[in-house]
Amino acid sequence: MVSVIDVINLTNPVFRAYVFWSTVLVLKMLAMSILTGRQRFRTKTFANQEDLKSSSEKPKFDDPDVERVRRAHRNDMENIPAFITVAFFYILTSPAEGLAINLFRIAGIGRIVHTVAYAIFQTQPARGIGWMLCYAITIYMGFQVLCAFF
Ligand code: GSH
Repeated sequence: MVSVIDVINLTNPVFRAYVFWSTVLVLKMLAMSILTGRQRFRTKTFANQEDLKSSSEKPKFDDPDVERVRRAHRNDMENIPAFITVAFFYILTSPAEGLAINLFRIAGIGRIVHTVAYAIFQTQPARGIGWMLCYAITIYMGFQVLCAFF
């Protein structure tokens, strides 16, 4: 029987790939805050009175560029924590090494494509494809985890 120590270990290539892609995605998600801040300063769109220079200025909530980056960030929050959680459980099912590593890789690249297509190039179907890759992989891994119980 394989022990948890053997699985959750950076010498295990599957766990290594998981840690790598999860960290890339967490850093990518954190970068969305910087991107939002950049758009706020560029467009002078601030959500709180105390962020404004004078009391005559008013908070704004409808700048299209700020809202676009915020939607991309929200979409990350809907998908990346789910991927990280389910992928961890998936590793515990002892998946085939090559398959698991490629799933993590494709999901990670998918989320990067989603961000670039949504927040920078504003293109479809690249955004939808990027989203679908990580979403479908997370669902697949979720079913694999549930199947391990039967
Ligand atoms: N909460 C999402 C939505 O409102 O659209 C659920 C569906 C989804 O995540 N769709 C992807 C997307 O980029 C691919 S089209 N949605 C845009 C968004 O979340 O702002």
